[in-house]
Amino acid sequence: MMKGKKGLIVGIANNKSIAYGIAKAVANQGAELAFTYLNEQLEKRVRPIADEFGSDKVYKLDVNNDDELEALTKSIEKDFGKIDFIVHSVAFAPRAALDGRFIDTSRKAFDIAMQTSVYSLIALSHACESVLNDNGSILTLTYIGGPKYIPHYNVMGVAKAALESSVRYLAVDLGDRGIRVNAISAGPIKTLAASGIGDFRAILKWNETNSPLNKNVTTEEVGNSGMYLLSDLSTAITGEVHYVDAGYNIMGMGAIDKDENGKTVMKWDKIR
Ligand code: 0WD
Repeated sequence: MMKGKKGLIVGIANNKSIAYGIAKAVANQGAELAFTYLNEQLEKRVRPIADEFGSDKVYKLDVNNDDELEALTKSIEKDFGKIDFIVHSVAFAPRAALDGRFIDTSRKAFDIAMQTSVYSLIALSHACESVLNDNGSILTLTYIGGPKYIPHYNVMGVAKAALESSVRYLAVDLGDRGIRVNAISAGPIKTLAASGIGDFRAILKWNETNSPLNKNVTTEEVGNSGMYLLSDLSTAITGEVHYVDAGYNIMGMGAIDKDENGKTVMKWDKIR
């Protein structure tokens, strides 16, 4: 599906990262990849991952640094000429803003969260516009904490709402070149970024208990859906937020089970 396609993966911290799952899925389908790392500490993790996928194209990128974004474009131009897809799998908010009352969010924490988690998609798309082929695809990662209240998610929820809106505006800007911009709203997965969210184990348990598929999602599952959105299988899909969450988002009321006759019953033990 991805033979002959080249792409950039931004946001791998380690092999538990969602971006790693996406890289694996597209590489399995024949894509050629370039990777970025945030700092020297993460470079040690990202280089072996690039090796694993047969790539020596590894660039330093802090998405908040305009000089590094400019250098990234030049590196892509030199190494590939043009690319076909970009994965943006980056988010950050100061830990203090992911706890306590949302009303106490500081101006500084708000700015940091919005710059790193939202503006970065706009900046990356803008920087790479000239090196992206027509009919290319841009994919970002979001969470249900954007459109709905999720405990502790606080300013990151506001950032994800803005990210999802940015996906729609970018989709229109780039649509005349056939370039698509979509988001996957993933169910909770235990990654480095997720370790900053309070009660994360409870959130995982809640999703498992309340989703139609009665499970949590894996980076492989998000990766496979990501592959679809980056490939020519989805050439008529843009501006979408596609849920990969075992169906959690469709539930108006969860904690349901089936009895021996297949009849829907409440999981009373879980909710009493
Ligand atoms: O449950 C989850 N894990 C979910 C994550 C559910 C739904 C969505 N997501 C989203 C996240 O909000 C994020 O947008 O998926 C995306 C990827 O997150 P992840 O895979 O869960 O987390 P992780 O493996 O930590 O990768 C995110 C990486 C950073 O890792 P750390 O942990 O060092 O912050 O984003 C990168 C960094 O590698 N990153 C940056 N890259 C460039 N410039 C920057 C930056 N300024 N800041 C963070």
